[in-house]
Amino acid sequence: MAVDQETFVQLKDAISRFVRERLVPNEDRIENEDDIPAEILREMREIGLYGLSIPEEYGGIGLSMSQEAEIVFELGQTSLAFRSAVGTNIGIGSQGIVIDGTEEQKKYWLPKLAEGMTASFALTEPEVGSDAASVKTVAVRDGDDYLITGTKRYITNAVRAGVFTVMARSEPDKKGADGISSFIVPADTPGITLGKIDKKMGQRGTKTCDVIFDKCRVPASSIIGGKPGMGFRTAMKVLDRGRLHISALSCGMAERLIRDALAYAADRKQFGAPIVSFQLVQAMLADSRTEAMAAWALVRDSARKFDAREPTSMEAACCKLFATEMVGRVADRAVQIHGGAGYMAEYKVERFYRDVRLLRIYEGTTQIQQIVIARNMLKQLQG
Ligand code: COS
Repeated sequence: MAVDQETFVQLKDAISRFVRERLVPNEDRIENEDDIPAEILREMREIGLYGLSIPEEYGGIGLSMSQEAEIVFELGQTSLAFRSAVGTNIGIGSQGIVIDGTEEQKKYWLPKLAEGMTASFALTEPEVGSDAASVKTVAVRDGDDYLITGTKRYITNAVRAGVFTVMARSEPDKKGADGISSFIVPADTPGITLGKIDKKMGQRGTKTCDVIFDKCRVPASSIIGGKPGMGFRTAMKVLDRGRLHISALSCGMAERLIRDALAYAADRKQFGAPIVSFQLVQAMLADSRTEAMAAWALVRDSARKFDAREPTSMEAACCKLFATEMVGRVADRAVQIHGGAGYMAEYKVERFYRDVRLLRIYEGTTQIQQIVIARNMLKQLQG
C-alpha cells in the first residue's frame, strides 16, 4: 500500500504548508484555550489527515508506513496536540480494523474514519498499563451479543470519538493474552460514560479521559476479525506500527526544537557576540543534530522494512526507545540554549519540553521497549 510518488510529493508539500501557515500561527491559541478550534479540525479533515493510513479502496489516502512517517515528521513540527487529534485515526484507533478486521468491518468502518469520524483506542485501565495482557474489562456473552463492563483510562480523543476499539476479556476461562478480544464499539452505545477531562503536564489541546462501560451491548460480529481471543495480538500489532509513528513524530519535534534553538542562539548576544559563536553552545547544537539524524535514519530504515513486510517488532521498539529519548535530550538542550528565556512560557521551548515528556511513556514506556527488544534478541539467539 502506497500512493505514487508524484501524488505523495504534492500531499507532503500541502501538509507542510498547512503546518507552517495554519497550525504554527495557532499554537498559542491551543495552549491558552486547551482545545483545537473546530475550524482547524475541519481543515484537517479536508486535507485528508484523518484517512492517511486507510487504504484507498476504503476511501483513505493509503500511504505506506514510509510515507506516513514523512508526513508525521511534518506534523511533529508544531504543537503535538494537532497530531494527537488525528493520531488515533492514523494509528492506534483505526489500525486494528485495517490489520485484522473482517471485510465487512473494513467496508463499514474505514470509509467513516477516512472521512473524519474519530476512532479511539481503549486498552489502558486503572490497574492495567504496561501489563496489557491483564485487562480487567469484561465482555460477557449474552446470546448473539456481548455485554462490556469496565473502566478504560487516559483514553486519547474519547470526547471526540465516534467509535472505540476496546480490548476486553471475553474468555473468562483463559488467563492473560488469550482471553482478550478487540471490540468495535460505537461511541453512542448505551452504557458508555466519559470521566472528567484529565489535566496533564503538557500537550494542552489533547483530550484524554476515562471511558466507563456499563453492560454495553454489542453484537458478537463486532469482535475485530470475528474470532474471540485474538484481541491482545491485534493490539500488539497495532502498537508495533504505532511505535514507528510516534518515533517519526519525535523526529519532527526534534527538528523544530533544533531550528528554534539555532535561531535563538544566532540572535542572542552575550560577551559581545551571538551565543552561537561559542563552542559550548555549538556542542549542544551539534549533539542534537547528530542524534536527530541518527533517529530519523533509524525510523526511515525500519519503516522501509515494515513496508517490505519484514518482521519489525524489534525495530519499532528500537525506534521508539531511541527517538523518544533523543527528543527528550534535544528539548532539554533547547531549553538550556535559551537560558532564562527557556524557562519562560513566552518562549515556546518550555512548552515543547513538557510536551515531549509523554512520548517516552505512551504506546509503551522506554522500559517496555527495552523488554521487547531484549526478548526479540533472545528469540533470534534461540533461532
Ligand atoms: N505482534 C503480534 N503478536 C504478538 C506481539 C506482536 N508485536 N507481541 C506479542 N504477541 C503475541 C505473542 O506471540 C503471544 O502469542 P502466542 O502465545 O500465540 O505466541 C501473545 O501475544 C502474548 O505475548 P507475550 O507473552 O509477549 O505477552 P506479555 O504479557 O509478556 O506482554 C508486553 C508483552 C509487555 C510487550 C506487552 O504487554 C506490551 O507491549 N505492553 C505495553 C503496552 C502498551 O504499550 N501500552 C500503551 C497503551 S496504548 S497508548
